[in-house]
Amino acid sequence: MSTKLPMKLQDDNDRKGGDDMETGVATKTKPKTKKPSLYRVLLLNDDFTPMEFVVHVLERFFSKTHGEAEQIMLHVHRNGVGECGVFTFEVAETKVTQVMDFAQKHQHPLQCVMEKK
Ligand code: TYC
Repeated sequence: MSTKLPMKLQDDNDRKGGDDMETGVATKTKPKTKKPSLYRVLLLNDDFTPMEFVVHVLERFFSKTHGEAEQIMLHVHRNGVGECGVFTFEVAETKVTQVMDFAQKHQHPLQCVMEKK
């Protein structure tokens, strides 16, 4: 208690949290840290892209070890589709573009797509 305000007003002032806060002013903001949506990047099988090219793509653009890349490539070869990684929208979009551009440059029909999780 430090001012000459009547007791009731002073209590109100204290309760609102201090200096010059006689009325209802918002003093707390919501900590809004929304988790970003995630997207799977997928490779699709085809009959023409060489297995070693797909393995190289997985190593180069998705930082897979040679063994991981071989496993993913074989999964796609056998099942038609497989996951290369999960990323935020812009990163996923960049991966898809990089893979599609690289495949086109080497004249392979490899397809890479993204889907929301
Ligand atoms: N099916 C291809 C072949 O037999 C290999 C392949 C695997 C192609 C994965 C694309 O995403 C792919 N040469």
